[in-house]
Amino acid sequence: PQVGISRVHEAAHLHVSGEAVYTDDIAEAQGTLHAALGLSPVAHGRLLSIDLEMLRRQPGVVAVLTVADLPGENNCGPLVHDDPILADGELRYLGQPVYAVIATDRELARRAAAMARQVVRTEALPAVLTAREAHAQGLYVVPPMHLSRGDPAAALAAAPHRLDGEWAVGGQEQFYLEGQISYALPQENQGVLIHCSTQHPSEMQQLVAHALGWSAHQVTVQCRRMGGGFGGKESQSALFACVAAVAATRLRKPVKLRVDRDDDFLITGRRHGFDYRWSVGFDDDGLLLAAEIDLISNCGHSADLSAPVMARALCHFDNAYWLPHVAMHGYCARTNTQSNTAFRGFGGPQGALAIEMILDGVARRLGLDPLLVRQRNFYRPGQDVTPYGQQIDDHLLQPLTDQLITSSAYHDRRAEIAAFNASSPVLKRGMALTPVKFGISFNVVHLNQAGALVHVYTDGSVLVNHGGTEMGQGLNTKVAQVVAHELGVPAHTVRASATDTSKVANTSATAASTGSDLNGKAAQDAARKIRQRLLPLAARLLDCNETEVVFNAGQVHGGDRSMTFQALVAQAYLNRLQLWSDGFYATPGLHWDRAKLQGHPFYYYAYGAAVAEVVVDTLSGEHRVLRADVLHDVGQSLNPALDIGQVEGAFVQGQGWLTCEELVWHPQSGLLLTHAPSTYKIPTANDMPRDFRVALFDAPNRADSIHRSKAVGEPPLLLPFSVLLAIKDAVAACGPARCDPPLRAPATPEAVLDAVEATRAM
Ligand code: MTE
Ligand code: LUZ
Ligand code: MOS
Repeated sequence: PQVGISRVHEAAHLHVSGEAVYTDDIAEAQGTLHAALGLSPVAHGRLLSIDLEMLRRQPGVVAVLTVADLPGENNCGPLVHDDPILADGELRYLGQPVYAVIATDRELARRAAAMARQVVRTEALPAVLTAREAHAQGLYVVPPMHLSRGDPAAALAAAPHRLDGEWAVGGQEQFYLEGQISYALPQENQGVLIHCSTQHPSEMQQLVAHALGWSAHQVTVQCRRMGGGFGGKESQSALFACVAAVAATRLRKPVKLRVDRDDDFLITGRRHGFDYRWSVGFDDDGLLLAAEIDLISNCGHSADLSAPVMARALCHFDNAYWLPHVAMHGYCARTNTQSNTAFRGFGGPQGALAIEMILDGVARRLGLDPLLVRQRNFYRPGQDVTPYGQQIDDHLLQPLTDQLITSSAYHDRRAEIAAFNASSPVLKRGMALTPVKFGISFNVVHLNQAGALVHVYTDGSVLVNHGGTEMGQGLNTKVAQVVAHELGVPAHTVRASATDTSKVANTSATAASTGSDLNGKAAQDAARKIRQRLLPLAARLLDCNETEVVFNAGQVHGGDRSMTFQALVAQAYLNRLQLWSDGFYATPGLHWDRAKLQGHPFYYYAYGAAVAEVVVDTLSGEHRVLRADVLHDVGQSLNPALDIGQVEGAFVQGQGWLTCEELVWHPQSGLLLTHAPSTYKIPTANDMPRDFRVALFDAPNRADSIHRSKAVGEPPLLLPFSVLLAIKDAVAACGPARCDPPLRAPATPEAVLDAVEATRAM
């Protein structure tokens, strides 16, 4: 078999040797010009004028473009058309692109672009910089969303115990190592080719066409690979693609726009920070009886993907737990900051984190082990319909959690930690186990489709093109494995080509973790059609029945004879058989009422759980993750090595979100102060759990997914909730029994010290 085995990422040798071609590595065509963006110096204001003459006089400057130079629509927003490519009259956030300088080289373009404070005249308007303030003023990018079941008010009033809380979690920068970039080359007869680092080539094609006032067939978008996307290149690669394309077609010269890291921070959005306000009712055992919650997301200045992000947050507040009576209210707050967007988990982490904080608080109130309270609240047969109406038909979390409790020696280590803390006044240890249930499918039904194109050449080599994009996750490797498996050929004879809108049309973003589910199935469909076409010929040549023909390891067997795949293909060509095929897939059984937030939005769920143990220095507020044990469900893995890599990477990325990555905007000017790695701290090798044990749960997907595998990209980002709650557990050891430390997220040393101080005073 070619699936279910640990094949090395097909470009790994290129990644490590520096030979892998990213957009900026593509050999530049003669006459290539370089663009840079002039950014709004104010968070909110009226744009009075731009001194274009001054900019045009700068060395190397060839042209300066403003909104007046856009031939078509001034929008790069994906759903709601409310996202200007270049500012038009109103300045909405500090960092918003106002003009584009096109120059003979990149440094000169950047130098001129950086003169924004001198050349842009503005009239300042009052800015709204926090989601709470926007919510108080009723400023939203889309209307509020409500999802409820039962009678939470009555259940809350009747509950033996009640807990009210307010909490917040910060946003997170994607910090893809390759920044945003687009390289546009004008083509003959009013066409343009754009090399773009994007998760969504088809949407780039569409938005560029609209910006140019052209048709889609005039625009081709290509992406060989990204140096990471993490959601940040699902919609927000569009602004750069549009500027490069408009400049290139206007000047009839190739134009490259590669954004500097600081500008990338200032221009683009990231994971939404959330504010929460909740009331829950529960009994003496910690069983949740009622929950009411407001979720307020900081969306920034435009809608972008904030509506589906909030919908996913609402659909993940339940996480693993049965909530008989629940009311959720989602508010998408409009602020004068960068427009927030997709980031691994897409609102799911922000939804599920709230219930995990709540359950931790409930357990501490009652003096129970939080793990026990979690297990008591798990969905179980008979109590297994989500608030949005989807029935859960597998109950993997109980056995998965039991297995992890045993393999991590949870109970023994709890006792050891208690003993350690009793004799250690400064260093405190803590531990937590948290589960994950994550819904797989785009929560917009029509996006769950994919296409592929498989070419078999007469020498037996195979080229596969599909609608997905490669961002390091190993999608091309998995799809090539699927095709190799279907055709019974060695994996190295299958090559994946760059993603290209002229090969597979109308694709969805590679997002929602669905890349291999969707494109794997589409490629399988294409390969299967080719195999079907080859069958009658193979049977004839091997002198056997079609049902006896087997494709395996580059050989075609039938009866007691066999021939090579290559020989069969050569014969097929001479017999004028079509040796290439398209393939298509649409996920079955999905329906979703977007207004009522009810239906069956997910094809299946992916599960996982993690136990983290930390040690906290209560004098410095620093912590270390001593050990993390992860058991994660990827169904029947297509490629265990890639999947374990995804789980490890997501774990550490989520750890960064919750412990060290902190975004700070200046409270008056609205400048994002943390706009470089000097001030914005992503986790490094040093922050990895000292002892990191990742295992895959052994159970095939019950749904008919590609070879019964499950999506892996996003769900494990929720596993390091265990790290945050382990830190909280350690801080609780500083206070009296049943104390509930007020720990902020991210749990930076400052946040931990504040929590320690407050807990000591309890
Ligand atoms: N892994 C790497 N190395 N780089 C990335 O940018 N993006 C994540 C995840 N894993 C990402 C990654 C996100 S946000 C998603 S949605 C999925 O990969 C997308 O790819 P898939 O659907 O093929 O898993
Ligand atoms: N829904 C979703 C979406 O669940 N994940 C996504 O990445 C997405 N992107 C666009 C629209 N809906
Ligand atoms: Mo991932 S946030 O769905 O690109």
